[in-house]
Amino acid sequence: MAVSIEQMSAALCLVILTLVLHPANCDVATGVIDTAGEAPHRRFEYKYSFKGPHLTQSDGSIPFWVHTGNAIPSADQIRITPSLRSQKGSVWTKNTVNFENWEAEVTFRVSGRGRTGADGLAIWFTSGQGLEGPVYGAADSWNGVGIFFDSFDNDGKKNNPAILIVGNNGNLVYDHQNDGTTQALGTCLRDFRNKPYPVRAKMTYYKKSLTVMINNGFTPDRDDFEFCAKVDNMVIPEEGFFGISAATGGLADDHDVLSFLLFRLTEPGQQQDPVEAEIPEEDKDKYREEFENFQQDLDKKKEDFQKEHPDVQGEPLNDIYETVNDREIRQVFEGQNRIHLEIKQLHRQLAMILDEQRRYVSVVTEEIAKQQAQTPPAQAQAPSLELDTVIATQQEVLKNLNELRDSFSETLRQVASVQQQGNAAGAYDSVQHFNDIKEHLHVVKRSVEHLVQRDVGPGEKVKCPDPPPMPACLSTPHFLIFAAVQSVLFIGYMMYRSQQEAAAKKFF
Ligand SMILES: [Ca+2]
Ligand SMILES: [Ca+2]
Repeated sequence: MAVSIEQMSAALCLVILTLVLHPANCDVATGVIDTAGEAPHRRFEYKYSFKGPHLTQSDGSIPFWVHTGNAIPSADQIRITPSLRSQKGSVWTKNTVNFENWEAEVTFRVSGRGRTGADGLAIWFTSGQGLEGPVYGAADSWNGVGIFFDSFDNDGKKNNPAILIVGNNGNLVYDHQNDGTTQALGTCLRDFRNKPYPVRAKMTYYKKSLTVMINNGFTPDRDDFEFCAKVDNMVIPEEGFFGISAATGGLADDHDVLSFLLFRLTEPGQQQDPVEAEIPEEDKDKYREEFENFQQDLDKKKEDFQKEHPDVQGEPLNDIYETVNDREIRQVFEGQNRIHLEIKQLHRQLAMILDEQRRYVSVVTEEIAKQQAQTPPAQAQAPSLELDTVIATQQEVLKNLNELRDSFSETLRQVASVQQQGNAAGAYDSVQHFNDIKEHLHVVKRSVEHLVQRDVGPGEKVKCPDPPPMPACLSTPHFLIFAAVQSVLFIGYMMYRSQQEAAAKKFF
């Protein structure tokens, strides 16, 4: 009894889903256009569809579908075969479909760690409900049509993975060794394995033409379909079961189907389905409200479950491992990210350098402008004369400084020789050396005085243009005085030391 209530609630949920997600008379792109340029009406058929996130009931069965073989249904997908060797599985509608025109949209993933996989996946519309067999897990000699997603290249022509449409009236035996190439009514080459997003196949049977459109799973865009193949004048049974099957061989892929959605197509202008008219507007509102309550209840239960079982993760085991393709894409992505960061850093540094340069240029420009503004017009005629005087003074200062440096060097040399000869030379020699040093110091003193006089001489004072702002520095007279004081101290120390040494010698 409990099961039947659940089934009822699932059915109710699907009815409401039909109303909410697929309102009546909506003209959704079907991939086929009527001769008059109008798209057919499309109506969702929940009794021939499945879709997550609550795909299974509590007993593990799928509402309105049966599964056989190694198929494993779960809440959000049906694993038709796991990636183990020699597996076969399938799912089939419980009831037959007798629509004249229809559209089936299948979302699936075929994933494996190998560069090639096997065997493939098949979507069926057949008069008999599928038995296990050699054709992608389903029976051979079927009556109807199979759309095959053939992963493995049995004939070695390097034309797999491929998609084929194969029709059969019950007499044909599938040529597996040649990948059914001679039997295919339509075919296209598409690699549907290991894609970042699920692959979508849209099969439209409308006015005796079967069109297959493929969304390759490269983007999350659900409507990004490309044409694969079309078969005109296709004869299929008037009534049949939809099914999905898959098989693995020596190589093995996971074949996961996330959803199967069936739509009934009606030609524009034809009488609408009576079911639509049967549901009054107020009932629709009531169902919608019930659906919303149901959804909220489910979300709450989900949250409660997560709280009670924090260690249980909803992710399938498959997501823990990374496929080769995923890894390559990730590595490329990471590499590009790194390059992007490096470029950004370089750009920042360049901007800083440019800023600094700009600041220098502005300071220099300001200084030049200031100098030009400060120069009185009366003196403007003789700036070169003043400049010459300044340069001459500067050169003289430089010359004197050089002399000073030479004198210092000489003094240092003499001090060094005094140190070397220290013990051997007599007291007289030492005195002589000190006299020489004294003389040199006099020379230094004279030079300094001369420089100071030149600097402060009232008659020679030249008005210089203001130099650009410089860091605070020791002025020349201060430096000279400091140097002289240091020299005197040093010489005094040397004299004191040699006296001490001489005194020490007397004791030995
Ligand atoms: Ca094959
Ligand atoms: Ca082949």
